[in-house]
Amino acid sequence: MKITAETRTVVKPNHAMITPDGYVNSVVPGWSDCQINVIINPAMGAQFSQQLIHLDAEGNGEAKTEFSEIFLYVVHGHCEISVEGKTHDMSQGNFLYIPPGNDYRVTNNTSLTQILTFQKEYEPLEDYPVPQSVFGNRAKVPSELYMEDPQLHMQNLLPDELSFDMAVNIFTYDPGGNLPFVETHIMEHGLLYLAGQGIYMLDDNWYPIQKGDSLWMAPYCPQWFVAMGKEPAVYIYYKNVNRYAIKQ
Ligand code: UGY
Ligand code: MN
Repeated sequence: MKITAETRTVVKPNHAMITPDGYVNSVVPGWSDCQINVIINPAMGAQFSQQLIHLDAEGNGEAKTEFSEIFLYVVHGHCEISVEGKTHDMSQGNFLYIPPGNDYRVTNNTSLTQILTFQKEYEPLEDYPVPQSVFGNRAKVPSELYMEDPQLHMQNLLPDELSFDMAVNIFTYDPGGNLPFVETHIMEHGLLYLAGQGIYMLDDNWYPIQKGDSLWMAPYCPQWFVAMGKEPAVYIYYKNVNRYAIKQ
């Protein structure tokens, strides 16, 4: 019998690991026939939000970005997302970035669909236009070596342009691959494991981590990772970029 008083979830002031065993549904107005797990949120001290939306066969939702931008990624299943008068057919690996000031609608058409979202308030940059929406597929995004390490493969899902203030990347590590140094930076991360397993070091803690787990790393949280096992470790992650931290 599994003891019910145990979890791998950890929540600390500058990082968190959220594992699926602790999920509790949030009811969000506008969404029906779905379970919404708010994994990372300003309530935790973060400056963005990460959610997992599990849509049942009839699941659907309607929302507005208002002053925020949202990035949606289909982890598995198939759904449709309508925005700006267009309907996008979204299967596993498809993603959609929706800029501020838009209404959007998500409609499921399979038995179970899981969507990952990253959302933050958009920070405009003088002389740069607000980004357009971006629709794409992970399989079509070029992969580049990270820091010239042949075991580390990086895909940047959003354009590398100053008008964007968020990046979403997929990082694939061959078994044994590891971050070349302990990173400590002002940018924040939210992350979902898509495949494989490894050990994440956050601050001076070492966490075994696997497919389905999520991490939050606050600004300046020291971070390092090594992939273990027989298959590549893959995670998708959010990072705030291209803005100077001090507001006048
Ligand atoms: O982009 C990054 O900062 C990335 N290398 N960090 C990470 O994977 N923890
Ligand atoms: Mn980093």
